[in-house]
Amino acid sequence: MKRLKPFDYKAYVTGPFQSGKTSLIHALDPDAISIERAMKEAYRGEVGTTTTGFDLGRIVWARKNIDSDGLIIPKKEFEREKAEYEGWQTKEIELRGVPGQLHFKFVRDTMRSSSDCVLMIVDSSDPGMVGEALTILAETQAAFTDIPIEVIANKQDRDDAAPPDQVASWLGVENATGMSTFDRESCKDALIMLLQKVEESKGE
Ligand SMILES: Nc1nc2c(ncn2[C@@H]2O[C@H](COP(=O)(O)OP(=O)(O)OP(=O)(O)O)[C@@H](O)[C@H]2O)c(=O)[nH]1
Ligand SMILES: [Mg+2]
Repeated sequence: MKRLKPFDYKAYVTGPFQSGKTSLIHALDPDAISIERAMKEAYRGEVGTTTTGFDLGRIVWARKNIDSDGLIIPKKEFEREKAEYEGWQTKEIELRGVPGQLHFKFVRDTMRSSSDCVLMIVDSSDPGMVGEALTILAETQAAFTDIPIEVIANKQDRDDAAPPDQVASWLGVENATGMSTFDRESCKDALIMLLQKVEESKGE
């Protein structure tokens, strides 16, 4: 019988415009799909793309021992090399990214169902976006009352990035985790930390 839920955990990836949500999902899963369009005007000197639909990535969290941090492997790569992970404990994770533009709130709202955890991505080098980040954080905290929400201080590779504790104070949260989507290991570390919180909260 086909499984109704094609994943064990779903991570909802939100945050303001151009903070790095789509980049994070593609850093973790090179085969992720994204519904985007070209930007109509430059933002901070760049005309890139912006999400108008969603990002969908699939990865496997594989642990040899349940107490180890384990590995984050793109789903397609895992399927090819499955034999190597014989006997490992594996969890399939769906990464669901949403648009950061405030007027796409209806898309963010419709994409939330069955999430187990949230990565709230903030651009540490863009204090001008703090107002929008607070709006999205508030909408996220109102929608999810009982799952872990982790604030990620992204773009730590930039010289003008504020340190994670400063990003946390911008948002009035206890702590934020530093990351750069240009550094895949930092993306994996952030996700593993969140998944461990999911298991703690579920008592698994
Ligand atoms: N320096 C630096 N740039 C980054 C990083 N992550 C993303 N970017 C850049 O930031 C811009 C926006 O990245 P996206 O991943 O499209 O951001 P997003 O949050 O999906 O944006 P929206 O879909 O518009 O909400 C792109 O030019 C990326 O290359 C990072 O860690 N460091
Ligand atoms: Mg995007």
